[in-house]
This record gives sequence, structure tokens and C-alpha cells, in this order.
Amino acid sequence: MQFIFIKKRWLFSIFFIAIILAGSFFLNQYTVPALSQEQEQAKNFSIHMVTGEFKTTTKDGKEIESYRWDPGTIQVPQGQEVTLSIFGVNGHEHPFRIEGTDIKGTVKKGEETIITLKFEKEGIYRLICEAHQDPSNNGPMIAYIVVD
Ligand SMILES: [Cu+2]
Repeated sequence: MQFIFIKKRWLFSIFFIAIILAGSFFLNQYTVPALSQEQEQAKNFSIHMVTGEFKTTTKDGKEIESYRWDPGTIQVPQGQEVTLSIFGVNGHEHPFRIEGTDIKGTVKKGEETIITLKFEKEGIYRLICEAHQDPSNNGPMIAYIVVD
């Protein structure tokens, strides 16, 4: 009887170990090798921006407004490819260019515009909306891309 009891305990132990091994096998199957922080950053580096609008009424009843890129300043590592996604929220459309590059496009309300950026030279590049360049036309709608 004693022998059978020990055997049962052994069976239980073997069963328990088998479950743990099977579990770790299945877990390992779904484990993706970890990327270094740098690889992870390069793979996932996208910057999100929206178009916004400030609006108010002055004391004399005049309505004034200004369109904005939000955030108004972004930082991009020099020589690294990043994705800039701009979603149009306020304003019908914003034709833009990035100074010092040949990048041009238009951000439309309710649509996402995706641009790939890679700057070899550090500096400050302006993302300029050509429809809203200064206060006389509801601007300045300018964002600053700091490449460092
Ligand atoms: Cu604009």
C-alpha cells in the first residue's frame, strides 16, 4: 500500500512537471525575440500631429481665428527615418511644404496624411501651411521640426 501511495505521488509530480513543460513550450512559441531599444525606436518612430484652430471674439465683437499644427514643435533624430502622420481636424484643407526639402502635400479634414521624413543635416525646418501663413489669413500655421 505504501508503495502504491508513493507511486501515486510520483505520478502526480510527473503530471505536474509535464504541465509546466507544456505551458512553457506554448509560451515560448509566442515569444518574439526582443529588439534592442534602438531597433524598436527605428521601427516604431512615428509622430502624430493634428490640425487645430484657435478662435475668439475681440472686445469690439470681431471674430479672430488662427489655425495650428499641433504639436507645434517636434523633434526628429538626425539621419533617422521617421513617419509623420497629420490628421486633419480643423480647417477644410491645408496645403503645406517643408522648408529646405521638396516635401509638399495637403492635409484634408477627416483624413490622415502620412509623410516619411529623413533629415541628413541638423537644424530647424519649418512646416508651413501655404493657405494660413500669417495673421491676415488665419495663421501663422507653422510647425517647427527640430533635427538633432
Ligand atoms: Cu492651414
